[in-house]
Amino acid sequence: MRVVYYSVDQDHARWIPGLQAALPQAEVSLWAPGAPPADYAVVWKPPQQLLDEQPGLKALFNTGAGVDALLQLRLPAGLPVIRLDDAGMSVQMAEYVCHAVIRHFREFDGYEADMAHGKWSFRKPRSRLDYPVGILGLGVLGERVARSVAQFDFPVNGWSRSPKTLPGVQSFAGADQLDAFLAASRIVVCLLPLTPDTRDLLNAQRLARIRPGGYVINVARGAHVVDADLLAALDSGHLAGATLDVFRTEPLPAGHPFWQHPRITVTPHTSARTLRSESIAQIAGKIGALQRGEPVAGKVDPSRGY
Ligand code: NDP
Ligand code: OXD
Repeated sequence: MRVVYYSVDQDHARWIPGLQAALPQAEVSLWAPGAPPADYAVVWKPPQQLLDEQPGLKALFNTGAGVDALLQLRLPAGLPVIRLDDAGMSVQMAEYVCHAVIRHFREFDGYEADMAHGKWSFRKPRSRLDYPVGILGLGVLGERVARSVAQFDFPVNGWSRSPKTLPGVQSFAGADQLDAFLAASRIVVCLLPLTPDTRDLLNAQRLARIRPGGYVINVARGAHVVDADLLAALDSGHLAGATLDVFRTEPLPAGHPFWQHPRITVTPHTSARTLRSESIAQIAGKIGALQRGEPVAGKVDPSRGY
């Protein structure tokens, strides 16, 4: 069995020995143009050439949860695409989002500003009931985040394509219930996959539906949010702030207004990193399962886009 690895991040020096150790029966190598035919490819943002030159793949493994970049390519019809299914990302996402929610709710940003001036000044306690948290996307990551936020006794809403039953989470489903979901939420967290249906979802009209004094946390993809509309909603006072981990162009270009905005927190696409050893163990386990003809989790449906 032959496995090829390619990542645009060029981090093969550790991935290839890791995959080789986890798949001792396989020959694992770095993909380069003209590489011999492989059975499986493990990739992050590969070039089209890899797919064109490897028509015999049995499956394509994505070393991330989001497959939006991969689905831009021409994939051989019927080629199974398998994404990371948690692999240590959901706990990171829960940490990041709980931190952002609590930092805003408890006004730590205000205390940081006060500290710079040596100012000792209490803020009035806020009621959690006034800060319902809405999670767009209740999949592998969104569900973990919803459960984690609910543990702090915030009211939690979730929006997905299909209705869900999760303790402490009010489920809203489908395009028809999006407005009701937004109207019921003050802190809105985006954990959707980027698809034609979800691109530009947080535009002026939708941002206006969030409760006044709202807060946006985007940890999915930059193109879910219309940048100019977010800035306008902040500047009008409708939104109180935003924490953004993902951007239309990454790295976020120097001079982008998000860098300087006093009520925006920027992090460099780091809310949930791919963890190499967890991911290699998951992918190797799935290659073994596929070789035995068993089903695997995390199979992408290209017609849905996730
Ligand atoms: P999943 O596929 O497990 O979950 C996707 C969720 O979105 C599901 O609940 C799905 O609904 C819902 N959804 C999809 N399309 C729609 C729609 N049109 N309307 C309503 N709901 C919709 O994905 P993950 O939770 O694993 O990951 C989510 C995204 O997070 C990834 O696609 C990636 O872009 C991003 N990500 C970002 C990272 C970062 O570091 N910033 C790290 C990892 C991931 P249903 O359940 O009904 O199918
Ligand atoms: C992912 C990401 O999709 O890191 O896994 O953004």
